[in-house]
Amino acid sequence: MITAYIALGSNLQCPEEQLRRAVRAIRQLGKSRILQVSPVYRSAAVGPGEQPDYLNAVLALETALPPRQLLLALQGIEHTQGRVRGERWGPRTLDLDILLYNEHIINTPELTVPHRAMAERNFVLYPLFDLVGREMVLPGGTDLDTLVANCPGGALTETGLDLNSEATCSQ
Ligand code: A4P
Ligand code: MG
Repeated sequence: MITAYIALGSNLQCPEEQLRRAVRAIRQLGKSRILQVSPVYRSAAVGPGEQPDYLNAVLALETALPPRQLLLALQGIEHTQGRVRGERWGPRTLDLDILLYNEHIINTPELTVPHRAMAERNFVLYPLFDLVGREMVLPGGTDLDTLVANCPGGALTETGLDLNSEATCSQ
């Protein structure tokens, strides 16, 4: 069995509900089981133009799906939740990225693991850190503590939201 870490992000159409729906959908994936879901963080959007804030979280998934199948399954969930692929880093209802797939290093045209931008993104590193702690060593040998210490900081707020309960927003 593999432990994969999946980053969830949303900044459109009630992000809180988007993340909850995504967790429910991932729970339904075959050959997979959610082990843990991180706290939810709010941050300003990295990307072009004026965009709403993002909500971000990370979950740990035990899975027997090969990486490509996992990516396709996650893209299917993005699609179901109305993701339209527009400009790079543009606003989105749901983004699901594979951060880690055990200690594997994957470089194919469609998949780069560890995720190429994770080291620069505190909204990815902090929720991952919440799940695995500072001792985790990433493929390539860097420990998460060092990545967190060197990560450029944008303001990040822990929301206190619980993705296992019902959403209350009406955005
Ligand atoms: N792809 C390659 N590696 C992976 C991977 N490890 N996981 C490919 C998932 N997909 C991977 O992704 C483009 C292609 O990347 C996919 O077809 C897949 O084959 P996409 O989701 O279609 O496009 P994108 O997300 O717009 O591009 P990109 O460069 O992946 O964007 P990011 O890096 O995901 O950034 N600001 C805040 N505060 N919070 C956010 O969550 N997210 C983004 C998106 C920008 N700004 C943000 C946030
Ligand atoms: Mg993406």
